Amino acid sequence: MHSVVISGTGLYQPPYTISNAELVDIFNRYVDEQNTLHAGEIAAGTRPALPYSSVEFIEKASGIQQRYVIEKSGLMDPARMCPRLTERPDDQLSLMAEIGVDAAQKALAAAGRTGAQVDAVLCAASNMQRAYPAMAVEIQQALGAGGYGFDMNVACSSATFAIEQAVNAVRTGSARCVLVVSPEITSGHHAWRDRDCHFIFGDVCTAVIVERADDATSPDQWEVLGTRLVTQFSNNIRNNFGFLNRAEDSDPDARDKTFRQEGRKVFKEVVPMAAAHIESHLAALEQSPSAVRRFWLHQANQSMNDLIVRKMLGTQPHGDVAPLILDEFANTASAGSIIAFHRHRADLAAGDLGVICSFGAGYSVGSVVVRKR
Ligand code: CO8
Repeated sequence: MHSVVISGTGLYQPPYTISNAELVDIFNRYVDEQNTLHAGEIAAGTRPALPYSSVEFIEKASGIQQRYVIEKSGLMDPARMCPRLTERPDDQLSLMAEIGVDAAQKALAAAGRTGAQVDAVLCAASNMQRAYPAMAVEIQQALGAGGYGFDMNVACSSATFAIEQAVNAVRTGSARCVLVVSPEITSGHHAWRDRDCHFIFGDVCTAVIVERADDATSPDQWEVLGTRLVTQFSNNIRNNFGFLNRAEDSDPDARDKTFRQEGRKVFKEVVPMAAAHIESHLAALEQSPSAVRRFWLHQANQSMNDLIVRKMLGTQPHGDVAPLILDEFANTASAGSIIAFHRHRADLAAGDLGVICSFGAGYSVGSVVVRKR
């Protein structure tokens, strides 16, 4: 068995931002249009009027201030409220692969590696742009990587679940250097017209290099002490979009064909699940939460992360123990904990212990315990 390190990370940040004020403005314009359109039914009491969204609610309930998106004009059009993208020919790099390659090149540079030195590519994200060929194989070719590639989806836990696959492959010798790439174009499958969740998501792509410790030359190495995954079925976060929709003659624009959730239930059920998961993972490694210098947690909700840390440490989270990036990026599905790790690790010293942990749809929880070398 080989020792394994994370030796580099990369981040693709989309060119456009949408502030909460812009988002609420466009949502409320949509509400006005709908309520005008259905004024008769609303007056007759046969249809409820749509309520406005509010910046104050979004910031208080979630901690989100803005989000990045890959295309803005379509989202800012109340008659559309969906990104406006152009279909690409088959011989052109697809959009998910393009942002995957961007993040991957940054991660490779940080690790001091070239694409040719990668021998496995895992594309791990909440949604794939097409059924096949795998996005990972397209990224593999664009980078000049060898070995194999495959796609995987565990919603918000896709990246941590992929890191476990990468770590196992390197530990057992079936690969030496694995790229985990998480292109999350959440704007393409988000319900921008649902007041309960229209503010939640943002686009991004992260990349992580996992390699054999003996091979690593990066000045920034994180030994992987262990990984642990758990799933438990829940319908509280669900998207019914899928390849059988056409055969079922279902409406492709129906509400259930984009993201939906019972946010409050998710909050209540996932907080104890994630805290217990991290605690038991650390205990199995003969460590405790108080020995952890930093938690890079999934970025869905500020209060959720505060509560998870409070449950584990018994005190209010202090200083920089669990840094947030959701104020700037919003929820970026599987990329959130990786962005936190990417942005907030430079100040840690050799020997410091950290935990990357994702949680979300499935339910799924994945943790990666690392120590700075
Ligand atoms: N503006 C103003 N008021 C609002 C708004 C709004 N936009 N939305 C709701 N309200 C109102 C409600 O009507 C309600 O009013 P009342 O009390 O009068 O009934 C009140 O505010 C409270 O509503 P909620 O109970 O819904 O609000 P919460 O305090 O629960 O906050 C959150 C909502 C922020 C969504 C919160 O529940 C939360 O963060 N929960 C955790 C969610 C979570 O972690 N989900 C994980 C999802 S991510 C994932 O798994 C990845 C999926 C794959 C990616 C998909 C990409 C598209």
